[in-house]
Amino acid sequence: MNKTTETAEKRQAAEGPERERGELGPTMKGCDILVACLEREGVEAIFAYPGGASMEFHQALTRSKKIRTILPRHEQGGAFAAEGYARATGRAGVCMATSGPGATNLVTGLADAFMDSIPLVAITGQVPQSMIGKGGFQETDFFGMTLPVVKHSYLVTDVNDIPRVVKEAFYIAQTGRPGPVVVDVPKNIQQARTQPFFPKGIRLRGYQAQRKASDLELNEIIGLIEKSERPVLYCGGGIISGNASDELREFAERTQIPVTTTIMGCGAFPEDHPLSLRWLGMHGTAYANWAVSGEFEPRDKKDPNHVPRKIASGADLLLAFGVRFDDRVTGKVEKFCETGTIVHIDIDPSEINKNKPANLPVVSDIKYALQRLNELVRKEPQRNRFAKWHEQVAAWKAKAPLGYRVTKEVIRSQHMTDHLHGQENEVILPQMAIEALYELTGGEAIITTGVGQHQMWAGQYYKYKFPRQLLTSAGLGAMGYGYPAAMGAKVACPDREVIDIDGDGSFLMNIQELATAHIEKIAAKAMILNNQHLGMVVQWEDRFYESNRGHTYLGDPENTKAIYPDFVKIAHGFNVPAERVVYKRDLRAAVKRMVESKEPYVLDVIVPYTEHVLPFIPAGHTVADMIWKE
Ligand SMILES: Cc1ncc(C[n+]2csc(CCOP(=O)(O)OP(=O)(O)O)c2C)c(N)n1
Ligand SMILES: [Mg+2]
Repeated sequence: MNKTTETAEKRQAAEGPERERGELGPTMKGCDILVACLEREGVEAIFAYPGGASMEFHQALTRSKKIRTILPRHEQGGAFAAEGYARATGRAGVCMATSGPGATNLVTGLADAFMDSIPLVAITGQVPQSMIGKGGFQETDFFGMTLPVVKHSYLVTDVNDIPRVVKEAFYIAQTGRPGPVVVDVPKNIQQARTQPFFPKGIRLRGYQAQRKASDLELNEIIGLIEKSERPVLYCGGGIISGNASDELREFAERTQIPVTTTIMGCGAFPEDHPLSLRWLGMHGTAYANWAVSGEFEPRDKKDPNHVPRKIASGADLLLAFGVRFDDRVTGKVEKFCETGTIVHIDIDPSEINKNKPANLPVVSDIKYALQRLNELVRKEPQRNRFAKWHEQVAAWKAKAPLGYRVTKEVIRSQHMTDHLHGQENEVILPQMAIEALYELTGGEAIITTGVGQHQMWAGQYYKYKFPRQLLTSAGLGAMGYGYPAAMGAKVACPDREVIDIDGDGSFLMNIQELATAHIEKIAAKAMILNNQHLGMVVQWEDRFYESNRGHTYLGDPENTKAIYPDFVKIAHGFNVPAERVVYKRDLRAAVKRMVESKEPYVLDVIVPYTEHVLPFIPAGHTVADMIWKE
């Protein structure tokens, strides 16, 4: 018996009954142990970019028959792709990078996964232990640097720890409130040999993944609903990560309570359902915002002391399920649902009373809570059917539906004259392109987005029917997210149509991933709403800075008549089919060609930059300041 086996067996005996169960493997190098652990976790794809400190892992990955290693062309693309995979499936996405610059390129992806509670396991190579702290080549303290944006992290210092660490990493990433976990492995650990012990169980002191509401709390909620006249369900990404959409639907239908979601919650409740208010917040529907906070007369801008009068009351009961009262949802938080009783259910106790105090806080897995609520409601059907409230909501929906129109200003704008060559009536508004995509995909595609105006329109003009259908960087708002995320989603769901609705600025930030898509035959598509500007910033310039342009033009100032850069030429350089569409009459056919393509594809849609996303509640303001029509 060699020395390592002895240690492994001793450890097995010493670690108590739970850990005793497990399996001893043959002697292997640390890098092979890690890959064996990934296989045991059921990992089917990893987005990994090699370098000196992670080559051992890559060598081991070439020996795996189960894991597909996808080489992104930038580690940020790899992290976003892993997130796209995770958002589309609910299973942890896995990315890998070398130490130093490789690892730092993952940071935005980690922060994104942290903000949106996405399960992600990021494995990084680290300089050998003997070099740590010496400023070795490509050394960065990745563990330290990522602490504020991870759910948990490990720096592995003993090759024998790899199986336990990997098992815990996946468990932590995927349970409770999901999130990113970093596993940093020095090169000498990857090279060290041992006989691994793969534990079956997990024991984590202080980590409580499962939490359940008590019947007392749930009955109190039912009592509040009985007493309520104007209840609203405000539901977020927690419903999706908690796999509780079916339960939410049953609950809403049984109680007849209207449902608004956050952008993270899009698809948690079918948006074509009569009880749906679509999403709320800064660019949410006017009727969702009114239903939560009430309708006010417009503010008199000339009188700073004017207090707008409430015209109609909003919710008297807000059932906030799996949400975190993000400022893009609440605006001025004290005024958000000011007169309603707030019930807040969340799996993460640190969310309770963080941004908005709750009258009834409940820490629970939302699927359990909804299942049990449904049981209670089934036993004792609700008497309250909220007829008057539904009338009010219907009136609001009729008063302020989402809509757009081609204005004279757009048609006469220099931008349109430059690009439409006398056929300005044929202008394609961004909203039209998304509607065409919605129709031509039957509303069935998985949509990813960049960040900006196009992202908001993608939320508004595509209706989401099922969870995990809209994959968007919501909390962090990371431009460049859309295309790599679409690749990750397509790897996870090869039989689904996956389309990135992107902005010209955002798409350019990870355009190199077209190479990954082409070489790996990942048929992720991009529809770029190309306004030649950082449109969302332009919108704020128009509203708050008298349209003074502060570096928001992306075209070539010396040749404004040409579209710059030429995405079609660039895509062709990657051997990716691409097309540009400028006139409305050509739009549908062009979108159809994109949808029907079996390859990655870029559709460059030229749109005006003068459109504003409406409704719009300026940051930190209230529903009384909502601009919902021009
Ligand atoms: C990485 C990153 N840098 C900067 C920003 C700030 N930002 C938010 S939206 C936006 C404009 C995005 O432009 P584009 O992708 O073309 O979308 P559009 O608004 O024009 O639809 C910018 C610069 C950001 N969100 N992310
Ligand atoms: Mg743009």
